Amino acid sequence: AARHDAASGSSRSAARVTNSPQGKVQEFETRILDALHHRVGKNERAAKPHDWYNAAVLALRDDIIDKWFASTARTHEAAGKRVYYLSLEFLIGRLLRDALSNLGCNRVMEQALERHGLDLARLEELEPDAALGNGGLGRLAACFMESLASLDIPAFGYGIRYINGMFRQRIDEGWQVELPETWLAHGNPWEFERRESAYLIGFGGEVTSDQGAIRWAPAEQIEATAVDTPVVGWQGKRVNTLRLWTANALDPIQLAAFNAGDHAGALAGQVRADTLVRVLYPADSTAAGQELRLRQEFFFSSASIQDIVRRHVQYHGDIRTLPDKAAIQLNDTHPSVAVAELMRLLMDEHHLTFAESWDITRATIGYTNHTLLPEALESWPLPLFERMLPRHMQIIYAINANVLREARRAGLDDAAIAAISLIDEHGERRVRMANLAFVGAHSVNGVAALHTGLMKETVFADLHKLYPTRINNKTNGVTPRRWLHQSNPRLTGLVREAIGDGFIADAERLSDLAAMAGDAALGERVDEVKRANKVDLSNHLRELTGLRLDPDALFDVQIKRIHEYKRQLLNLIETVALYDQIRSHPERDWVPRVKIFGGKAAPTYHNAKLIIKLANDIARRINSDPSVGEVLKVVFVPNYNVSLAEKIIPAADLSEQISTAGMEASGTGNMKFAFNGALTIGTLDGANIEIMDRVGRDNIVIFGLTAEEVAATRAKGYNPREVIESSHELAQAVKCIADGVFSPDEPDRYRGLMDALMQSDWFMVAADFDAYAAAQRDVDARWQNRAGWRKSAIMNIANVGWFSSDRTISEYAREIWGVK
Ligand code: B1H
Repeated sequence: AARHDAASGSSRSAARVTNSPQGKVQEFETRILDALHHRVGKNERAAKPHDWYNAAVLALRDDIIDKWFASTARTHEAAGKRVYYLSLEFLIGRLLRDALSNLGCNRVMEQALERHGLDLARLEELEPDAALGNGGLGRLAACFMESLASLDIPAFGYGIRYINGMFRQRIDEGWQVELPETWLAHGNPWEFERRESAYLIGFGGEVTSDQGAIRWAPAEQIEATAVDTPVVGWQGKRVNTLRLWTANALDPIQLAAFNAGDHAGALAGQVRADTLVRVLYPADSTAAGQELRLRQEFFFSSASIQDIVRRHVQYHGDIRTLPDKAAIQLNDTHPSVAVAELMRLLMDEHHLTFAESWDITRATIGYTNHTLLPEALESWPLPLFERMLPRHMQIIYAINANVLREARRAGLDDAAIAAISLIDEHGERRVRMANLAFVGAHSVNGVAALHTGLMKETVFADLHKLYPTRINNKTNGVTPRRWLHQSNPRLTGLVREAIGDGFIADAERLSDLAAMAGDAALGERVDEVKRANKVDLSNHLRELTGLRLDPDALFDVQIKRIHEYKRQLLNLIETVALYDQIRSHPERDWVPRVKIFGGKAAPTYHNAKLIIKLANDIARRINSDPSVGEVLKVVFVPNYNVSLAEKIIPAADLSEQISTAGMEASGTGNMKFAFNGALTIGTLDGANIEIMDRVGRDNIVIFGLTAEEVAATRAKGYNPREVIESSHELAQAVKCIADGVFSPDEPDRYRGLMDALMQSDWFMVAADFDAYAAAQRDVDARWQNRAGWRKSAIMNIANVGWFSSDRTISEYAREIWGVK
């Protein structure tokens, strides 16, 4: 009867009559077919795999939408506080597996598709990655959105719906080439455009004052329209909204101009609007500094703040209660201008005084800092800022006057006051976005303990003196759903057998494994899982690169953005040194290794692109040298992204986290690897320190200078040439690279890179080299003790539950946002 009903009725009536697993499969099968026919517009004969993918998503989406409505209704009824996470980046990746898995529909979907002769895993591969972010900062925002929904916290993410997200990386003869990624080419079944949620965003123009009433008349206006994507929490408890803004011209076409034959001119307004949301700036840890970037920042900040204020007034009436109902978190300084925009709305549109507005703004906003690198600290030339946002400039001056008055009253000296000022007066005057965010927020947090400590001592030292309770730490985390449960089903199954499945919702329950860490049978099964994952990865990499890898070798992985401070160069030079050693001593019992590299370089970052070329040159030479055979292989995986990370991390034995101490704010890849049973080789930097504290000194390989030692070494005058000359292995490897051993077609290709190492070596590659090489030999020794290695792997899995983004978000909720 169920079958008959489902086939003849709508999918809704099918939902009512089916409850058994088989009934559920039948219902999905029917819904998929219904979606294929009536929403995709194809029959089974004409349907291409992509059409089936769309149909599967649409079928599942119906369930998500129902839960979405229910979540919204619950939020309204509770009339509680909502969290708003403002971020210029959301590095989401694929959504189908995430949604299926969090809704517990994986098996059902798989079987329903099987009945149509389709393979779910294959269809999942058709979904493009939503890569609206560069690296860690953007992926953190995506993990936070998932955790907010899983913890049942009402929240919106706000960002930009970039037409072209992160570029696609092609490797041409070893060089990075950037291609546009067209993630929307086949449409996006996850999103809903909300034409009714649209706001005017002004730029330029003039500010006039009429009997005290301030009026900003922008020279240009662009409409921001909301595009919503549902974010499904664990077990579908809550579905939140990721609201991304797209841009439209008020007059998409000027008909008079068009009819007069000026076709391009008639469409210029829409082109200008499209330009705003066209691309994600592809620089990680470097401020872009271009006018278009500031336009993007204001566009999305203004639309988001207008939306938040409108929602508040609609539901709660009185704008003065905003801090009780809204917590706004700024993901780095990219949305800093939101401070001035909220002040503007409160003063100019809601007619509150400066003082009232300032209290409300600070009580509502929190700011997260993600880096201390000077090149990442945003500041805008004052003339540009004033021209684009004249009213905001006035407000920033007023805020500055207020803050500097406080600073004087607190007795700070001139140097401290100059450092606190929102305006940098050294040379060309600039607006400092970090200072604006700091003073406009009641909470300023770092993303790991070391980083937060350094914030207080360095960039924010003077602001910290003035507001000594404002800086706090929230160590980053990652969602165990995507990074363990979904990406590593084998390990998840094994852990579930051992300790039950409570760890998926509460990752700290993984600690139940610790008591079994020495269990030889468990250790062997963890090893089998790892090996199976390595076989899968080897097959995938063979398809991508043509290279055959030995799954019994140690898989040593460094995947992250290419940046000098992350020191891929340290790893590469050590690889060359190892290659040398293997050739000199072929008789030794070498541990077979596969060195896996992946990552993108900012298109204008010359040295980073050269490091990619070097990795590829080294790989080509070593992989074709029969004298090392299977003992050493080097792979550069092209186009590293979230989906590749999900395949690589479960197959890693060793996680490379080797930044110059003090420079990596947290790192989050380090956590993902540990969740999947890889051992870390790393410096005492970012969250590595906290990982060490939890997994134990015996289960992690730590080397190198501490942040303090790095600072001291630099201060006393560091001479890298001396260090290099005193280390035979290092000197040899640097010389090989500099002399063109890996670049016979262009022998001087790496001369400059190696000269810089000899002359300045800001990132202390030479200073840490010997310690790193020794640590790698320690890794070899540990690897040869199989039982010891397995135990360490289990101790990693058992002790990193604390690095779940659920824990991080709970801390934000309690200590910053004041939500349950
Ligand atoms: C991080 C950035 C970043 N820190 C500027 N800063 C950008 C800065 O486009 N820009 O202008 C883009 C990104 N990203 C990373 O944040 C840190 O380097 C990691 O250590 C940290 O784990 C991650 C998340 O907190």
